[in-house]
Amino acid sequence: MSPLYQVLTPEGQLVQDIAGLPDEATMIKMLENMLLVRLFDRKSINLQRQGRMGTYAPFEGQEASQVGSAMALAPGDWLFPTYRDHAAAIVHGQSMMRVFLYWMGHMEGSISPKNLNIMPPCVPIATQMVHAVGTAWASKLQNEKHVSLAYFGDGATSEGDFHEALNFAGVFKTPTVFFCQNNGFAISVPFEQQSASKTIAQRAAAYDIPGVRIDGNDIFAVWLTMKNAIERAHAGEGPTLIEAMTYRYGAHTTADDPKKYRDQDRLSEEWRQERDPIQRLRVYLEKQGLWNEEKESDFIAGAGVKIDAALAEAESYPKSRPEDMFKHVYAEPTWMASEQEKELVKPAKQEGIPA
Ligand SMILES: Cc1ncc(C[n+]2csc(CCOP(=O)(O)OP(=O)(O)O)c2C)c(N)n1
Repeated sequence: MSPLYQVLTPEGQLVQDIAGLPDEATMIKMLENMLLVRLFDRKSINLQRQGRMGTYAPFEGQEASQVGSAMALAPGDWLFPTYRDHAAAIVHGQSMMRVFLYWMGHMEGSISPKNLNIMPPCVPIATQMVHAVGTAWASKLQNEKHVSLAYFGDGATSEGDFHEALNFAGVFKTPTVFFCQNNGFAISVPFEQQSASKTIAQRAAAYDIPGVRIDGNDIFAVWLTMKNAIERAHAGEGPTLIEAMTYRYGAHTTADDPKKYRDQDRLSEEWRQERDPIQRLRVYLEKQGLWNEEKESDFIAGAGVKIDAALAEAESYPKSRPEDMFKHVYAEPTWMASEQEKELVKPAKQEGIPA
């Protein structure tokens, strides 16, 4: 099995003196970003439970993977998130207001800020990987020096698109970073039940590209590995596959119950107590004299205000209209889509459904 690359232990200690660590300001920003997105995540779950949001895919536990990887990017780089990667999107410049809108069912939630290449969250598994290869190839052909970062889960690696994307990227040496958050489950299916290969990283060998297996809860390991991958891409050496070992503490989405398919209380508590990404960086920074309880409570208070302001703006939007889902799919709608739209907007009474 490929060794696990780790820089910061769960106890908040450096494994060894290591060159190229982020500077102090970046380390502090890493912690602040992780704290902010964790608050955002918890708030979103509460909103869904209160009926103020349709559904929601939580990422608590995976903050180091998402924040560390997005922080390694330059502003012009392309980001291809899944439905679980809003922490990465926020760090790369997406507004929290738009992320709220997305989960409230507004199509405006998918709009990227001007001048940033943040794609809409991708729900069909693995399809964004081939898109990321395409944009990377275009960047290369146009000499733009932008990388494309594709996020995906362990489940996505059982899809054909995963293999097609890696193959094409390997052949054409596209500047793509394939970032897998291996959280151990594709909804309820454990990784061991969908993969004969012990790791995802080892599959890179088949495409003759580097595959690295890292501690995805160690933000320094994530950031340093990303920086290397980006450097390689810029040097024309092509793609890298990163397998970040992590865990989602909560449900797949607010629509499922993880107690039905895993020993939720024990496993989640173990990861939270023993390997939490925020706690280890907090301990490290405290030891360096760069962080303390007062700084944290000030930061959390400020972050709460920002999240509430984003929420107030999102909730002041006019209610989303279900028929909007038919927009922006086809230039000319197919007859089937038109029929479906007509059915959808028919008054409920005509269907014999009590109003
Ligand atoms: C092509 C496709 N097949 C099936 C689904 C249903 N589905 C939604 S999430 C999911 C599991 C994905 O797991 P993984 O890639 O590990 O990502 P995670 O949810 O753990 O972040 C599946 C099968 C889908 N969205 N798209």
